[in-house]
Amino acid sequence: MINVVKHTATSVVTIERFIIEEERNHPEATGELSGVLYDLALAAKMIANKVRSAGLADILGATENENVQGETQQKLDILANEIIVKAMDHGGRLCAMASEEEPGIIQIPEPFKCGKYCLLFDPLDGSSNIDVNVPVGTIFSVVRKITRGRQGELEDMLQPGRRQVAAGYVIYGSSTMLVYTTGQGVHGFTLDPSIGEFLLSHPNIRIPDSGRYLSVNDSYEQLWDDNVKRVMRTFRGIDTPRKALNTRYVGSLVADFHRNLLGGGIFAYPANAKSTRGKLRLLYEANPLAFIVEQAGGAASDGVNRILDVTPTELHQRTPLYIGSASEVELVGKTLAAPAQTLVPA
Ligand code: AFP
Repeated sequence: MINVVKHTATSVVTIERFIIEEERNHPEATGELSGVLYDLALAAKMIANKVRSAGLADILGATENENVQGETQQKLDILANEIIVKAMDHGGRLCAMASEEEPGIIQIPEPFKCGKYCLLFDPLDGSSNIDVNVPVGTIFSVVRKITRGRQGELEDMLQPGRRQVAAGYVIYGSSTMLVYTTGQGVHGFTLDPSIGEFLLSHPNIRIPDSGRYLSVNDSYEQLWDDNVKRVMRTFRGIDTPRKALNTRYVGSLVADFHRNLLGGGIFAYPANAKSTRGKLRLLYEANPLAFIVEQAGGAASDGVNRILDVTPTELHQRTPLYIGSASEVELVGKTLAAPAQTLVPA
């Protein structure tokens, strides 16, 4: 059962209050990580605002990408990237950032102070869905700086996911929700647009141990190897006494992940003959969601390894991803460990 907080008119728990209270459990905390989370919450509100009016901006915008104010319109994912960079670069808490939208590390500009954390993010995941009004999301991951200089370096970014100190996502759906973990459970906050605050709505989220949903893009089936085909047939209840999972695939990772986190199940983006390392990014998508799902009692793997144990070698590294209820992810591991099969030629 989903644990949902009911607020009264006079008593609410804002994300700020929640973070402060969580920080009190750590007498050694300097408040810097809390600051990173507040700044991200502000960026999320700004992006939510842009996403909400995306259709309107298109209608009101003049031709050639200019809107009615004469400003050049930007693609929303580029805009979301800029919003996050500008919300985060001056607080003195980060030493560098990396975004799915940018090829290299984003340094903290002078004269701003550098801090001890690195932020990695996907500013607007699933952005090809915006035109058809499907939920999209922002995903973020925070790691501690491990190099000595002022600025963050590639080495700081390429840390295995188990070293994350915080991770979260924002879903811009029928309501806007921010879900995060700092390693003390997973907590969800819903944006109350009337007061512009994220309010605690889903404390201590736990993913059901076995699944309800299967989220996978079946159109790649002919490109999967036989073991992947086999486990997907099992999930669909074919040639097995097992009850079939309900197939639900939005094609927007945050939306698919969020539904399965609350309802149980598995999201899979396997490697296939054309994308032999899958499609999703280890640092911006798989790692933060893996930290969250483990904190909620679930699991995440690339089919062989626990996602959080993979040591990244590149900033934009891709990975196969199986993530969700622990028993479903375990079944994938067992099935894929069967003798190797050759991929079907593309
Ligand atoms: P877009 O940002 O191009 O829409 O991609 C979304 C995404 O990265 C992730 O959110 C989805 O789960 C996945 O790709 C969908 O990919 P397929 O269209 O290949 O199923």
